[in-house]
Amino acid sequence: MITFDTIIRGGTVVTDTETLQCDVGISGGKVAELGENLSDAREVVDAAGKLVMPGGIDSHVHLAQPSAPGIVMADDFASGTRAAAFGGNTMVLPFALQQKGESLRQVVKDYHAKADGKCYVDVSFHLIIADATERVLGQELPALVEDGYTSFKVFMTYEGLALSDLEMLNVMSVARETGALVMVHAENYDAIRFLTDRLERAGNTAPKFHAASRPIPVEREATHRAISLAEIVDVPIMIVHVSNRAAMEEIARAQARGLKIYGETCPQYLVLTEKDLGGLNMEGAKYVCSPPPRDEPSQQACWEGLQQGIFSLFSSDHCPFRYDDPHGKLHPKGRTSFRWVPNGIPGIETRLPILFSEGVGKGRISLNEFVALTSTNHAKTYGLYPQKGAIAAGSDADIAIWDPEREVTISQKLMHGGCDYTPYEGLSVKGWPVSTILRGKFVVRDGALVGAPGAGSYVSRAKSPLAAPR
Ligand code: DUC
Ligand code: ZN
Ligand code: ZN
Repeated sequence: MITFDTIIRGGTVVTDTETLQCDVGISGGKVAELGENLSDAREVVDAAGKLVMPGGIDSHVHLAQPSAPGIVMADDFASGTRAAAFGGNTMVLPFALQQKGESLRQVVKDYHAKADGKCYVDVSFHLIIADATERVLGQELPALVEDGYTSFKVFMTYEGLALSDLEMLNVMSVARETGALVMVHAENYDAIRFLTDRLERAGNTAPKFHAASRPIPVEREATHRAISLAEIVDVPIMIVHVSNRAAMEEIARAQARGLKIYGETCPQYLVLTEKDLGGLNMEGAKYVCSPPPRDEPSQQACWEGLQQGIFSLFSSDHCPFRYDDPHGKLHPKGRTSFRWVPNGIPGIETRLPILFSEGVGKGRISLNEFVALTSTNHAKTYGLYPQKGAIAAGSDADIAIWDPEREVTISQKLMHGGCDYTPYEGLSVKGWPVSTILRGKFVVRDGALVGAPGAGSYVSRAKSPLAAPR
């Protein structure tokens, strides 16, 4: 009998805690053994000179999500998960977005229909709660948490999505009762409306004014309020896509007080700035996302947040809209004011190389921290560990093989998703994922797609060990 299906031989295995020179033996889609000189396999993969790391888990992405009328998201589950695989990811967590009046259970069914048979990597859904009715909070949500939908996002801004403080408290209370984890988009809705109206009245409608419509205090105030509401309910929360020092310090202060407040940041807050929104004509629309990219001191703050563990997650917040498209950034209404430019940028394929190159390559974080921030902590935060986020006996064999020396200039022509631009065009990085293995099977092999849509499965999740104990 053959011992292993596959051996990955001669690479440097990196986990969140260890860096080892060893082989990885895989059987039945699981890691079977780590050891030196493993032998007896159907296939041996030469990984000499390469890094062998847990596949990336991107726990904040938007795929096939409805937006405003006439706007279409650039990625469905096929194109988005294909791009994820090329970017070294083996799992993504998109949102199932409830719109006002919709049954949450129906929304989840609809998202399964969109994803089933289409995915190149594994997926699991967070919920977005837009309609915090008694029925949703009293019946649907608790039942869905028990069914493995153990995290949900709430918005403090956006028409049709923003919850009042009372609604936030009620949602948080359900999270406390059910042991679910709440993710918070922290921006002050009224302040954004006030500033947007004022900018428009003054004729300041170009994309660059998007940043001026939601300055740092808008995010800082909402972050503080979200933390206070969570403290009142006594429930852990995750503040997503933190962009600047003031918001980060709110989180750090709460953590220092012993509160279970967690933080996430994203590539756009490390390598983009508000200046990118100032491109000629409508070019700046390519960088319209919320919160907006800030300035160099904010970038530095986000690095410190990652280094000091204030942020435990580094996600893409992939939310792609095509640029040269009337259903995307150049929607006719978007040309009249930044207010109507769809918020969000692509990043599912570039998240890992950017953090590897700017973080590990420039000595800001260690290789083990890289693995923690991009894979292991996501699995631990969202009830997937140790099935995911690890290279250890018994874990799913979800592995990315990296060439740490490969130099790449990021360019749209290298991307594999549905968008028509990358906000990171021209950024040079060193280190690139060359192969991605999902449960023991190659999805991408030496830069070529070999996986099939449908090889990725839906993964039901346990409750987060970070959430309120149940
Ligand atoms: N929030 C997100 O999380 N993604 C894109 C847009 C937004 O506001
Ligand atoms: Zn958000
Ligand atoms: Zn998002």
